[in-house]
Amino acid sequence: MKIDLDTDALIMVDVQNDFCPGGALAVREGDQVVKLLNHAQKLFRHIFATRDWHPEDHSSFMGRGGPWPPHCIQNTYGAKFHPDLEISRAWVISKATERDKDAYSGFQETDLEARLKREGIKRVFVGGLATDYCVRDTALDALAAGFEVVLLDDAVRGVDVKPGDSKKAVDDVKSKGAILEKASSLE
Ligand code: VGL
Ligand code: ZN
Repeated sequence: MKIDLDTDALIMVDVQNDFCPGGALAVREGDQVVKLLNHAQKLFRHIFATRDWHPEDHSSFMGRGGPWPPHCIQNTYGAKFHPDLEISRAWVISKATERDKDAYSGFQETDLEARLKREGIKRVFVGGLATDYCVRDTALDALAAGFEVVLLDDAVRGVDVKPGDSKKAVDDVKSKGAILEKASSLE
């Protein structure tokens, strides 16, 4: 698939230490998306990196009755992007920054949509973590906002709280109109 430098954008979702092996909410093989996304970045001019960016007492944490162990707390190592992820050309989008609100999608209460539209983007390529939460919701919101969506299905990994969640997430996104493509086959 050929990338259009003017109208295509890459969105790298939550490639953060806490979602990688050893992290607070580790996704199996989460770190394996890094080299694929670094490869993809070479082909794009418009690059976005979302990050989960929670206050230390966030409502999604178990201590407050939420589903998750504390993760991606603002300004901690766990919230930093994976050390090998190329980030110098990426525009960073922080999400779920408020104490009492969770947000899985990079579009939720951020300026991502406005920014993509201002830059004339028509199609977004999405990869990262986690397939069954933030990647899924980001891809679905991109479709709802009117963008074409290409899910980089070799450059995503999921949590799979229930076995099959990630596969179902990919099927959902596909059934809503996304195309699947391998990051490794982009040129
Ligand atoms: C995510 C669970 C909790 C994600 C974020 O980035 O997919 N998952 N917070
Ligand atoms: Zn989170």
